[in-house]
Amino acid sequence: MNRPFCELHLHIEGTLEPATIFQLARQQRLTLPYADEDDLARRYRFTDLQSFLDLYYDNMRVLRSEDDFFALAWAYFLRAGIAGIAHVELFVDPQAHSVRGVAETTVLRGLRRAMDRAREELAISSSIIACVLRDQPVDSAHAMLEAVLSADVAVTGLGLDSAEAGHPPSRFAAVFADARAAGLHVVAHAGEEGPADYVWEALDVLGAERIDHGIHALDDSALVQRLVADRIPLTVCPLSNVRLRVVEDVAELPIRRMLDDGLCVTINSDDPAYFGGYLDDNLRSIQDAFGLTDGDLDKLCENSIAASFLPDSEKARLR
Ligand code: ES4
Ligand code: ZN
Repeated sequence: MNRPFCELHLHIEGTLEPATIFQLARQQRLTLPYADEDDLARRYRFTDLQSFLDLYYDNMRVLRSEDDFFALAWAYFLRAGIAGIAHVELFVDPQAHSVRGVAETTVLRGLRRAMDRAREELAISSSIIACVLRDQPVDSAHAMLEAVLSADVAVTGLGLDSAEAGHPPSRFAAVFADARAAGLHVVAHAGEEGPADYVWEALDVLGAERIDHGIHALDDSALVQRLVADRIPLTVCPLSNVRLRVVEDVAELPIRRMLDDGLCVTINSDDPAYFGGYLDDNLRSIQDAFGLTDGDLDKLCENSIAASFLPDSEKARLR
């Protein structure tokens, strides 16, 4: 990838590779419910979003100390360097750790150390977007936001993730209003497994500045017009959509239509350890399927820069 891509939809816990899970378990003398790495890797076959989330949350048991979060993020940055990524806005799920007794500050400090090192040694810039687990109570989301805002590590934004069906964005209107009042950027997963209506809610109720996935937005032409008019980017994750059975094959994704309709579509890796590839692999997967030209790749790279929350001076440096 000889273009300065920005990765805008990357769950840092979704970069936890089987080898790292076993390494961290050995260090902590934890016994895992899997015989070995291959046994674990064989379970990376999913029927839908929930079947993935069950394993994703379960594997987090190996993430306990600040050093564990450093190790997780540093391994990701080394791989991101190979992919040629210039900037990452990484998602983290603080509630998935606080529920196990791991404080928000422990998580954020470990990530921050890896981010500082990535900037110095790999020239990769990054920021953190803390995500609300939409299948958990609203009170828990409020508590997470408060803890994150009072931590000594800054975050750039608030996101919304986890099981989408039956969990509309509007439940979290007050939490996202607080986040905006505190100066955070706002993004939300919507239209991954859920309907176009959830994308409307993410925009109109939460004030989302980007939509994560948004595949089902294309079912609603008025919504597409709105996304184009307001220049709301979509962070599409091709290999994720295949592995979670949103589509059978990447060729079914409406990426060509998104480009032709003037949507600000970006390509991202979501949970690369679970879905079979990092950002470079995701780009390769659609390059053949859609016959992407150099011009298309330039456009996807430019979209990723434009859609980032970098200050204009940093965007200009990447262009
Ligand atoms: C996620 Cl693919 C996806 N969708 C929703 N929530 C998530 N958390 C981690 N990966
Ligand atoms: Zn995601």
